[in-house]
Amino acid sequence: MQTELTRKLGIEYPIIQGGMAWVAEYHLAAAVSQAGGLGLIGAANAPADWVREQIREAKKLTDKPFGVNIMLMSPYADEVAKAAAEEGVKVITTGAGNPEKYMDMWKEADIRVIPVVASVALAKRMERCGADAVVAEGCESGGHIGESTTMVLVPQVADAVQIPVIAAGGIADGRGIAAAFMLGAKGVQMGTCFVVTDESQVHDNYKERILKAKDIDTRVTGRSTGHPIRTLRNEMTKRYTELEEQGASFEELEHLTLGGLRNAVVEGDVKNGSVMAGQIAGMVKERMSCKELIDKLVRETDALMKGVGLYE
Ligand code: TUI
Repeated sequence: MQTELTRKLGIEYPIIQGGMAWVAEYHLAAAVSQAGGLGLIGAANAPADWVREQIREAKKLTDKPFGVNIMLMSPYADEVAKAAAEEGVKVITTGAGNPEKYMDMWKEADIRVIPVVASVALAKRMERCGADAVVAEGCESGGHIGESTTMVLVPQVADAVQIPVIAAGGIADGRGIAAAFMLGAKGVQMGTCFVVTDESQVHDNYKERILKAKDIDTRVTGRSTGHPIRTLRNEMTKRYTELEEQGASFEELEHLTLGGLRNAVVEGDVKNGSVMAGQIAGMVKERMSCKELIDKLVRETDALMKGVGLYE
């Protein structure tokens, strides 16, 4: 399953685990890298010291490459950008913004930089300023999302740039991975299916909520505030939608979601918390280890790709 991306990153399989806030910590990231994919530590809104500690702990568990995802809306983005470079991570991915101002620093530190984009325009801009690849993330994804679906975004980004494109959003099995290759991707990033793995440290209530989710169970809150976030439906999304329809203020709406992800992931409050997950949650039905999941994904993808030719 070698592609331009596996060679660039020095990994076995072109499968990246999403840098999910509160979920993507070092146990999960190390397990994914150990299994031949690329694990990511999600810096989210955490300060640099937390990220440094996470990187050091991950290094104790694996010699294989892993990365850090930097959420650019974080108040700590500047210090985390510097800390990740100093700690010698191999790969940095970014989300929810434009990482241009950090690019020179990261390239000097010989880091592979992979911005997550939700548009052709940002993908082209990232290629011009030296990105090694881009993740084209469709709005089937959990968490903070853009406008386009994976099906329409990936081929348009693949046509617009020369660097490898990694597809994200709505992928959780070999069929999704093979489809991503057909759209022009050289790799995939997946989140939801890694949340329920054995090595994922999230509260069991969160895992159970994903495992029980049906196809139409996600909702998007925050379209009116400019911060669209996809989560599984619950009391929080119900109240949010009601308030949004009543024309509630930005502050009122943000108050409802504030700290909601932490409450769901750490405390297991899946009723009033923010249970971020992608639309593919309805297909995630089984618990297994990261290695079992990645081996299964590779087996399924290989079987399909044999019918159409090579990965290249
Ligand atoms: O970033 C994500 N997903 C996320 S981040 C997150 S944590 C959070 N916390 C508080 C508020 C908001 C989020 C949960 N999920 N995915 C990558 C992604 N990036 N999706 C969309 C984008 C994106 C959108 C617009 C990237 C760039 C962009 O425009 C930047 C520009 O300047 O053009």
